[in-house]
Amino acid sequence: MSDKTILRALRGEVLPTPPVWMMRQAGRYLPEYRATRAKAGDFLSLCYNPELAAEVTLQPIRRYGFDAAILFADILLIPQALGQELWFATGEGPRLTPVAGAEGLRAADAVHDTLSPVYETIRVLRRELPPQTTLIGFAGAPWTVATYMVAGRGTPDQGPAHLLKDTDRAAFTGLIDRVTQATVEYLSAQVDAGAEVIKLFDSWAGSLKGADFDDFALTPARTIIAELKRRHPGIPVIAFPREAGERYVGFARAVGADCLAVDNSVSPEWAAQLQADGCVQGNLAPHHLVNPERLEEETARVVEAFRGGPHIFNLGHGITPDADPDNVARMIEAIRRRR
Ligand code: 1CP
Repeated sequence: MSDKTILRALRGEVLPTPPVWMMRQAGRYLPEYRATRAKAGDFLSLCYNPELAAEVTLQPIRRYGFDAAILFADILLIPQALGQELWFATGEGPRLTPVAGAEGLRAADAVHDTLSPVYETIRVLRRELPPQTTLIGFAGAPWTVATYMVAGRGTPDQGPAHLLKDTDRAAFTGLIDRVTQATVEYLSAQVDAGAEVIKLFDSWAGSLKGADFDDFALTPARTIIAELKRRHPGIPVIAFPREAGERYVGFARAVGADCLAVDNSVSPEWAAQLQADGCVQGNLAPHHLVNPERLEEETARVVEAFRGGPHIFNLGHGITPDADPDNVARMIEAIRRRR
């Protein structure tokens, strides 16, 4: 069995110092990321260039020595691989030509035609990462991906997907099913290429209530994880149903995940109860890396709160472009100082 710290925490081991990585650790707060993106031309060219995507994945590992690297790609590559048009308007985020169901989309197993450069990035990374660093592959969860496919962009509440779900349940379910199957194919190929852990990002899970949460957050995650583990026995999975609140309770067990990632809308003291089901990842608020007045104190608070169970230190959401890179070093020092 591997002694990589992230894999040990995912197996349920309680370590004296929690392993650490950050969502969006390869990103715009790093000058070296901005330079490589400029060299690639634009964001999507960077995602589909294995040498440069591997380079930006490695940058935060070199700078900080994180315990995990996360593949550089985006959750919206799946809609593109299903045939939807995708582009990134500079400074404005993603744009897609909206869809209202699965009609016109390619078959799930056709996604490899578009996504094979991503698998190559993983193979490059497995050669180049330090031996103690774990490589995390990922995809968006079907609900979150579908919200962008239906709206054609990020919106304050992803209202268009809610409207389609409520007015044409059959069409919306067809879309969720297609994305679910495509995600299985994509993640399975990531594991074949060398991803050691898989994370499912359901950034908009918190907007689903009651039975909708069961149908569109819980059930698709369970389907994906079951099929992934059938094809790749023992592959560890981190689930992130962001802002699920009370629905975090029992989620990891219900979907078969090895680890539950929690956002910072819940306190670490409350979230520590979730360690009864296994490893928990989180949950420092990203703004402490912008305004560091309480950075050390809040970092210590997260470490202390989760000390009694398996824990991977992370932020509650992605680091923001206005964060100061020096504050990341201070955060890591504060974690490792506490052993
Ligand atoms: O360089 C740039 O201008 C692009 C900024 C950027 C980056 C660095 C985008 C556009 N995507 C990414 C990379 C990315 N996205 C990673 C790579 C690895 C890492 O974390 O370092 C990952 C895991 C994602 C995941 C992702 N993309 C999510 C889920 C997590 C989350 O943040 O909630 C979502 C919702 C997206 C969509 C997306 N891609 C990019 C943006 C700006 C957005 C959000 C759009 C919106 O809601 O308006």
